[in-house]
Amino acid sequence: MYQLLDPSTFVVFITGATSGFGAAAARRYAEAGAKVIATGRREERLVELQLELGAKNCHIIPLDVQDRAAMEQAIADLPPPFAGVNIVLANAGLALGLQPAHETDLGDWETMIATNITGLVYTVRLLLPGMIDRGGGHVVTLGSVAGDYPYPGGSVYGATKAFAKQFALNLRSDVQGKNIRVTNIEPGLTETEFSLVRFKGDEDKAAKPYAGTKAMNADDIAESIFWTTTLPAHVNVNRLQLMATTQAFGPFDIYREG
Ligand code: NDP
Ligand code: 8X3
Repeated sequence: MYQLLDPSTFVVFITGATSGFGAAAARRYAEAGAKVIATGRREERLVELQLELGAKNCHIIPLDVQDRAAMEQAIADLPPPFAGVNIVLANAGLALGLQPAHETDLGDWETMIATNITGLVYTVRLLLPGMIDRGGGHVVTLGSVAGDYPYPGGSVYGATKAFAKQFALNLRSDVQGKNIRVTNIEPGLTETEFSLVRFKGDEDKAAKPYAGTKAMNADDIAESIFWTTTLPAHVNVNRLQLMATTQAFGPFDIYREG
C-alpha cells in the first residue's frame, strides 16, 4: 500500500486562518491529528476556531502579516507543543478592487503588496531557519491562476501571485539538500470571503463571480494542500493549479476601430 506521511507528526503554521482556505486547512489538519497554529487579524474568529478544534491541537495568534515585529515575536514565543513547526501555509492574502490600473486606488495596491508579498516573505523567512535546523519541512504558498493568466483589473493582484509562484520556485533552489519541500498552490474561482473583501463588503458585487455557476470551495483547496503535504518526503509538488470545472479560458481581446 502507498505510504503517506503521518499527519499527527505535523505542526502547521497557517496565516489567514480566520476564513476561507486557511480556516478550512486548519480544520483539515486538526481532524487528521496535526497541531495547528492559526493566525489572522480577527481575534474573535480565532477564538471560535480554537474552541472548535481544542486548545490542545490549536494554538491561536492574532497578528497582521504586514507587521514584521509582531511576526518575529509570535514565532519566537511559540509554546513547546507548537514550536517545532514543520509545515508553513503562507496563505494570508487579498485582492482589492477591479478597476483599470489608471483608475485604481494606489492605497489598494500598497495593501496587496504589503500583504501578499511582504507578509508572505516575512512568514517564510522567519519560519524557514527553524525547519532547516530541525531537519526538514514543507512550505506551501498561495498563488493563483491570476499569477499566470492576466485579466482586466487584475494588474497588481495578479503580479503578487506571480511573485508567490516565482518565490516558491526560487526557494526550492535555495533549500536544495535540506529536506524542505516547497509547493505553490494556484487556485481559480473559489467561493470564500475573497470576493467580499475585493469589493469591500458590497454583497451584490461579491456574489456575481459565483452566480449561476459551480465554483470550488475552501474545502476543495484545503484538501489539495493537505494532500501535497502528506505525500512521501521524496516527492515535491512544485506547483498545483486548480480550476472549477466550469471555469476555462477565453480568447485574446483584440481592439478594433469603428
Ligand atoms: P478569505 O478572504 O476568505 O481569507 C483571507 C484570509 O487572509 C483571512 O483569514 C484574512 O484574515 C487573512 N488576511 C488578510 N490580510 C491579512 C493580514 N494583513 N494579516 C493577516 N492575515 C490576513 O480568502 P481566501 O481564503 O479565498 O484566500 C486565501 C488566499 O488564497 C489568498 O492569498 C488569496 O489571494 C488566495 N486565492 C484565493 C482564491 C479565491 O478565488 N478565493 C483563488 C486563488 C488564490 P483577517 O482578515 O482576519 O486578518
Ligand atoms: C483569485 C482568483 O481569478 O479572482 O486568485 O483572480 S481570481
